[in-house]
Amino acid sequence: MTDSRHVAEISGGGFAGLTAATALAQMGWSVRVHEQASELRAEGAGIVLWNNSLQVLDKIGAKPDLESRSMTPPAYETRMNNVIQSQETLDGIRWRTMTRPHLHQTLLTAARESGVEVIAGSAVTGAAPDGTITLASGETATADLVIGADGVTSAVRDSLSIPMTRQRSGDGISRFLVPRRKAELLALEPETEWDNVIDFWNLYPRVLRVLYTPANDEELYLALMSPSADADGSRVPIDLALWISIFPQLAPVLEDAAKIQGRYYGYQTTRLDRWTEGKVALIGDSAHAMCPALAQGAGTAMQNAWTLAVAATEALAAGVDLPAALTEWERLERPYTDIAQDRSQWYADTREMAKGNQFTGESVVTALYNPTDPHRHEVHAA
Ligand code: 5PR
Repeated sequence: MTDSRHVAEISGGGFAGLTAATALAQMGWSVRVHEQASELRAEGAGIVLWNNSLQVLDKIGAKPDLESRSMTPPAYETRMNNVIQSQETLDGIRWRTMTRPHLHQTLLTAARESGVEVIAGSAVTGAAPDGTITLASGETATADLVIGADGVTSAVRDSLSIPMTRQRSGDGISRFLVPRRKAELLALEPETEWDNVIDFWNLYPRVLRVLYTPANDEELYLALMSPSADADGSRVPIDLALWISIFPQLAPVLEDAAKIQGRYYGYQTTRLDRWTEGKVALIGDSAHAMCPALAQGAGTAMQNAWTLAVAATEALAAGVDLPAALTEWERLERPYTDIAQDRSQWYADTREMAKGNQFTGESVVTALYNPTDPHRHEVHAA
């Protein structure tokens, strides 16, 4: 018997690719994910997810697995030169912190349980608008839908020659996963709620920042920000004496971070003229890499993965031309990513997050979005 299912070929086994793959497989597609790395694992330390991506994880059945090792801290606290600016409890906003390895494992499990074929050590070198992909081996394959979810250095994107701009910011960050050491931190600063996310900004006399994010009972995600022009601040492994001199109350966890090689990433935003070309669609960092200020890089990747899967499935079921449906998908969905990109770049350039009270208005439009609500684009009469 021949397989009558629609076929999707996806480049990239990260958060975007695995989410799209799982959604498509659950909607009846035959799906392959090509991951160029020889091992299937997540790079990076910790992550914060908001309503937009958590709704998608609910839909693909990953909620229990995700919640087994993640948390919602009591508040998002912001300090400037160690003076508390705000403690936002984010009432009514759904959010969770976790490690990147945990999120990746959750998605990989969901993908496999949905029948996705995930192939490690398989690099896609390019794609064509007619739905053909080329692998590093020279082998080609054709699909009804091709997804480039292959990251900021995307080969799929580059093979399509879509005009792209790159905006850089002067600041950047290195990230670490370390043990919580809550008792030691409490001994140093007993009045602090060490289960909070705490955004420790130091602007004078020197710009350095530690974003302290508990990821679960045992693991802590530390993001250390400095201007790239500050050679000592942006050095990895970190300059332990420098960081402890500014953030003495974090000494125990900074000592652990200093044992890790780490990598410093300069903030940047990349924007494409369009996210689709024929039967090829780009999602995640390949299409819309952004500064991390609002923690929406993976969130927008996962929301776009879900809405793309729905749009493609509905188009093929209705006999609608897929390239036209993908263009319409981008038109409807892209504004929620654009606003997160623009706002995150603005925060990166201005360091306005140091003032606290950031989770209002435009800054939470994308976080609050529900990409799984079928009525989300309906215009309501006033
Ligand atoms: N939020 C999160 C984060 O990881 C970073 C930022 C904000 C969760 C840094 O990676 O502002 O840079 C930020």
